Amino acid sequence: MSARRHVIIGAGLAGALLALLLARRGHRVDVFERRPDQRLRGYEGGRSINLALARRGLSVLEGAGLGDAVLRRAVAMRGRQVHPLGAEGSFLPYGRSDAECIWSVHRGRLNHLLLDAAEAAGARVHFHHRLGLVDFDARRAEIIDDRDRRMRWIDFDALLGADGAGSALRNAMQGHADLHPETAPLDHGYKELEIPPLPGGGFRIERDALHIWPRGGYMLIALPNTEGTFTATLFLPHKGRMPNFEDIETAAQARAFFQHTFPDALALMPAFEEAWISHPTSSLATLRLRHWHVDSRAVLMGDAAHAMVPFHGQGMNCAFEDVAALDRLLALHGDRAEAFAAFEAERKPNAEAIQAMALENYVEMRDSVDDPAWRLQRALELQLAERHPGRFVPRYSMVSFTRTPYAVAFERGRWQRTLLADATRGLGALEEVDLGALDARITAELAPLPVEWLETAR
Ligand code: FAD
Ligand code: 8R5
Repeated sequence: MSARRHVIIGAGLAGALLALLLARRGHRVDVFERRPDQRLRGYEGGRSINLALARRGLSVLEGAGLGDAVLRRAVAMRGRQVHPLGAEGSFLPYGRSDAECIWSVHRGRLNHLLLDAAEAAGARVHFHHRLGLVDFDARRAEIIDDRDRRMRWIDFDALLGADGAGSALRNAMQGHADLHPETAPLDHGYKELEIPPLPGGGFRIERDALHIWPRGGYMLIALPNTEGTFTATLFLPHKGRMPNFEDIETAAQARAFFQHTFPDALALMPAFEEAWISHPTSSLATLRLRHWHVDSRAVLMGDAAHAMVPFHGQGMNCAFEDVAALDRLLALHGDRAEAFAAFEAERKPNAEAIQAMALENYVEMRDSVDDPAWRLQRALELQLAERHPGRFVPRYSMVSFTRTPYAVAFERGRWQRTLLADATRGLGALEEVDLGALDARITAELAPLPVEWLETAR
């Protein structure tokens, strides 16, 4: 194989979308994907794994012409359904109206849609093909066909790394750029469980919500699937303070733990033991790099560049924003090294901001929703959001319902949280807050968000 070309490593969410956008611009695009083509197994093959799609991810998909196709099979999650232990549950809306929701989408189906569109646009996707070594000086990459272990060298113009958290391209780039990778493992892991539909079909719990069972220090969550199932995920420390994964050695111990801690959720899982045993306990980490590219020859995006913990549901959304930015900057800069440098300069501060906010959101999800001080601040936050639309926008809303750059959302969120904490300190109810004084501070010190970040597209 010869010729100058864009070579994408990985046909996951970022790689498939990038292939589509670059092929549409007329580039010659080859994608190498380690796994088999999941489309051959049919749409419903494999386990139902769902992801939360937020406004910024949806906007990128709409820009690619795929918004309607994605939403057709998505379930709207309009708020948190909180399940306390031994008390009445409550529903906390995410936004100010039903239009402000996040969407639960089927990972396999979304990936299939992106791959179909990429191939229709002319991209070539080579499944079962894994990146091995890279000779950056000769601009040649070793590609291994996993079916027969045969290896061949291909020439590339640029290598675009969308090969996920365990990126092979990242490893290959190490000798050629000061990547300085730092992995910060989370001391909590997760295990996926399943809530099946009711025997006659239908959802066992509220469909249009993201369910949380906060237990202080750990939690269970569940996201709806279109088929009436929910994918539930237990987040727990690996070891140390009880309860933890290491000390739950058998399925019987797991049942006892659930019976004690999540009895209502356990009642929704008829095949609990089977799932507990067959699903692994997985790890979570934040990955930070000093640089994301090697001059004009290689660049990383998505999880390969900035894997994050899942607690804001933004990994895919951020990866889609990366792809849109890279596509735009490649078209803007004649010089590819300049485009890659501009991409890193634009996206790295934003990736770092969402990584930090994702870590913080774990604490909020598992602990704060039970805390009266937090609830008071949240009530005031909603009140101020009503009084200052487009200006005082809750951080969760900026992240999930707008395209405000993550770094800006982080910064404004910090300012807003300080204001909320100061204004409610020592108070017991919303009526005691001096709203007039807050209004004055907000209009004086907080600029309105630019409309282009607020537009819900279409
Ligand atoms: P991936 O989608 O992981 O794709 C990487 C691809 O590269 C894979 O197809 C892989 O097979 C391939 N590959 C790897 N190595 C090689 C190689 N050497 N050669 C060739 N190909 C290779 N994000 C959200 O926004 N919302 C959510 O609700 C959410 N929920 C999640 C739930 C789970 C269980 C998990 C694990 C993640 C979740 N995320 C969520 C995060 C999201 O899945 C990732 O951030 C996103 O998939 C990143 O896209 P990517 O293309 O960078 O990586
Ligand atoms: N990812 C999510 C949120 C925020 C919800 C809120 C949180 C599972 C491995 Cl933990 C988590 C969120 O603040 O009310 N939106 O979307 C998705 C999440 O976890 C996903 C399903 C997950 C990686 C396992």
